Amino acid sequence: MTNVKTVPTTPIHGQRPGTSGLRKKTAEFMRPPYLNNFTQAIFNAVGGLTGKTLVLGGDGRFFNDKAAQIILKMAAANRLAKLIVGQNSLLSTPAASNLIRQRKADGGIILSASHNPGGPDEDFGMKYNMSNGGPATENVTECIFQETTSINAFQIFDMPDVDLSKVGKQQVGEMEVEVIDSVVDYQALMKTLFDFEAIRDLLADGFTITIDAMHAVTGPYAKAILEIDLGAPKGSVLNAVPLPDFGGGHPDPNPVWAKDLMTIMFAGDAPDFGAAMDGDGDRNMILGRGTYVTPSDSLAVLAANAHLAPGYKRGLAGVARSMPTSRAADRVAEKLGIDAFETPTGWKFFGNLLDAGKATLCGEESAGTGSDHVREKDGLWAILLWLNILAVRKKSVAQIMAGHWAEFGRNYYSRHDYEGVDEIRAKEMILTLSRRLRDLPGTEIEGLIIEDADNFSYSDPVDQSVSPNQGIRILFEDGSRIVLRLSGTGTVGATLRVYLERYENNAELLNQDPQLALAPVIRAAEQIAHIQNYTGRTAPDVKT
Ligand code: G16
Repeated sequence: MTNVKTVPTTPIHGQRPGTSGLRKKTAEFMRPPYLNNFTQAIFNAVGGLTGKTLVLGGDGRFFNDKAAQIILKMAAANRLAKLIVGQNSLLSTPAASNLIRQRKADGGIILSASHNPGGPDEDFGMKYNMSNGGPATENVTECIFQETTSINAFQIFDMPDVDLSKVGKQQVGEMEVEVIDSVVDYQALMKTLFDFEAIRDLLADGFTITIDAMHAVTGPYAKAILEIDLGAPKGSVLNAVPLPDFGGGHPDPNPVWAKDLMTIMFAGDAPDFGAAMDGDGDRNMILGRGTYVTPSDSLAVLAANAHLAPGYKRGLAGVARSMPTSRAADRVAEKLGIDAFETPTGWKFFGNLLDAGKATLCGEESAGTGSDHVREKDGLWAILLWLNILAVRKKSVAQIMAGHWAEFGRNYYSRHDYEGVDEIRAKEMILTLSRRLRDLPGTEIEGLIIEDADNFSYSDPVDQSVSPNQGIRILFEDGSRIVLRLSGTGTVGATLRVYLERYENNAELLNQDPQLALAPVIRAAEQIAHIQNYTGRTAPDVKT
């Protein structure tokens, strides 16, 4: 091809994908040839693009549009047969996963740093999803990384930008570019799973909802489905226009970063139901009037009630949760007589279980829930499943939670994050603790006796691959638990995550403030791990 340029390059240090793709400061990604190198490394790692089909889209953050043009030109130069792109290069992560599956594409590239803030001084990210629609597995991300360390050239088509604002097909060299409406295929999928009629009736009966799209990618999806299709009053979806800097906010649906929604939901005239989604639409936070549902509890409630939605009426094959996620869902699985799986943090670990039909629902404490309908977690899906359940059960969110805890007991749960701490000290803390694990069982701290302590190692039941060092677990005799690990999604220093859990089934004690109910576990974590000493902080930055 005459327009193809082969540009010599040299490896750039540090292009190793983390928990979910490569996330870096936007300025770093924008500095050529950073994006070119990583893109070519993906193309090389998957054995080239000749004759293949890929999906491309992102969460609309700053540089999304320009990065999409570069990737498109590189894909054409690498002889891709077809590129399916979301209009204006926008696609939520679950919508991208769906498109890969529906169109039987060979994979996809998603431009997102998820819940991390966006803008020239904030974060950018990029990840590769495979033909099952799910995030690349560890062996593939390792191949991509290896390619980044030996790359010596990339290929790019020399041409003006392509117009991605209009739906339709066009030809770029030998590659067909199909720009698609970002919402319609995803909306059609949701209709196959949920009782839209029942939700429409619920909303028509005056059940009120407020959904915060946090100026990120889900605005158009939520408007089309909730307001236009299901008839929620206009304005039910807040911050619905995707902005490159997410309005200066931090598009992470938790009580700290979605504070405005929390204020609305805890006010006297609060709507019946509230929810927020993150930058790329895969995370969610569920709220009722005056009620916050932890992601771990949300997974458990969805598992217990999913059969009320048409898509799951045959019941669940199994439930999977990431290791740090509370064990509330395990209790539901036990009662339902289905398997419960415990995987490392990272949605990619659910892929094999979903593909093998071993799990139907999956969830993570980091505000992700999803099912086998796609191979990503899915914020709007979680909202619709909740609404479907509320429409059938005709109870408030608070009543559903109270009923759930009365039936299964309550796993009090909280995650404490120490963000941007010194990386060397944080790693030292984990290493020091790892070395002491063998001596901990039998020790009593804060009235809690340590039963077991280990560094979680996962053996995948489908392909038997082993992923060691996935987080420190300290298990107490009364079922309480502390988990410590370093985040794999941050871009500055290290983020220490301390996950705290305590089980309670005394009917009188099911309504405590989680931080108070967890107080002995929180104090034990400090005494065991010396968090203040290693982080130099007296309190966490975020408590979920
Ligand atoms: C990503 C992963 C999730 C993970 C989360 C937090 O979510 O897809 O599986 O739970 O990061 O990971 P970490 O604790 O390592 O920061 P997202 O929404 O950021 O893509």
